[in-house]
Amino acid sequence: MSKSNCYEVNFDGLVGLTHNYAGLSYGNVASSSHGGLTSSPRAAALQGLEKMMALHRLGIKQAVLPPQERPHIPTLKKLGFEGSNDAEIIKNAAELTPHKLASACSASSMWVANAATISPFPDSADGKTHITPANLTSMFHRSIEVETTGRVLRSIFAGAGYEHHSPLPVEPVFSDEGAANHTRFCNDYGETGVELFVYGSSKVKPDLAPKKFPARQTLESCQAIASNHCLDSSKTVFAQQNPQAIDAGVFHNDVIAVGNRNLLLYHEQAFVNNAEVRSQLVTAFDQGELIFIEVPSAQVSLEDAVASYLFNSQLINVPGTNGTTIIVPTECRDTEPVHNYLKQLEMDHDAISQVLYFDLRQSMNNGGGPACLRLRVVMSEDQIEGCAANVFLSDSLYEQLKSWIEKHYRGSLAPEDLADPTLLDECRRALDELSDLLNLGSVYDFQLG
Ligand code: SUG
Repeated sequence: MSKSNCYEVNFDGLVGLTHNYAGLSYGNVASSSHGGLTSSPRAAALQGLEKMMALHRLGIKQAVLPPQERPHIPTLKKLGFEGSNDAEIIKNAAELTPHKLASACSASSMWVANAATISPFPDSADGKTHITPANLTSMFHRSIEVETTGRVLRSIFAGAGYEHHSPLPVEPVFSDEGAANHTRFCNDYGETGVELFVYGSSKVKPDLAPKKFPARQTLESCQAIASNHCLDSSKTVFAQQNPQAIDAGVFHNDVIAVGNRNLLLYHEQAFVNNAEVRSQLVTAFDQGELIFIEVPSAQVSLEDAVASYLFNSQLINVPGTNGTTIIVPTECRDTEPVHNYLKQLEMDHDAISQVLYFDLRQSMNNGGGPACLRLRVVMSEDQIEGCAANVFLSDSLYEQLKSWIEKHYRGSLAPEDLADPTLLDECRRALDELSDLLNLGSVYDFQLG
């Protein structure tokens, strides 16, 4: 396979029709504090689509991943809810245990940074792109995503150049939340990269686990993925997250660090040992200088980092410009110390050329910023051209998706609306249309019969 002309494609998750605030994610401060509020699925989906389109207009390769079928009737059936039809099953679940219905309704698949870990072909010994869907075992509502995610990824990344692995075993020791804890360093995307896997807990150092909130990624899962993906051990680094950060609401590494190419932006309290992480990365990286920007706690506290999602940003190289552009949520402008820090960074640091702010409030209220909404996949020009799915954003696909959202999505969704059985029909109708538009084939349970 040719290694020239490789791009990092941002696949963004389209927000689903049941986007709602159910307070399902313990340890995710935004999710807990917005539980029970009324959401706007339409506004959420449009906010996400506008971010995608803005990146497309900047010349970044941008693609979409579809939302999932919700409420998920197979899950409700597995949990023992019965009925002669789907509407009755939903009614029974709503009456008996609304929180279980809320789990089966969650639109959480939009945060595709948790969909899978992907090692592109330049990194693996067999020259294939390796894909492991995350098992998402630490949150029940997220574990529902896994099977459909696997089908969607197989549909889009099809052919001999891709190796699709099964999710890791459903065991706490293999808890895996995908690319949110995985960063790749390289000079050019087509060169062999260094892959950094960040974990929150491990069997070997149990005393370093967080005390309050769950660690959602384990060392054991990172090691299994690196091995299955045939990575070169001299170009693979494992690092432990600072447990105090997890206890402050940093439930994934992408809430406290972000990297792209030869740049790592991270907080002073990101890792158990920042100096060791830097030194391991420098040893593994043989393509020139790595640039580290460590944000001091004195300038941005952990609390402000979590509230603003400064590190849940996207670092992109806009064609025709020098330096890196940072895509951040508007909460970074609203959080004064973070705004001050970003202004200083933009002015003083050669590596950073501009900061762009995006309104993603609907997703942010559930703990999902710009980086959570995207899954990065390095693809060659041949792979992009060979992709049969119609997922790469263009002016016309943008217009089609916008009309599709405006036609199908509700303007508001209150917690009690989840019990409305017509929501399921609305969702299935919309997804049937979408899977046709994106040329995905049958990927949903209701399509498979
Ligand atoms: O898994 N929130 C998601 C947010 C995921 C963010 N992803 C990354 N950081 N990469 C989660 O905690 C909240 C759903 C609710 O409460 O209704 C939720 O699932």
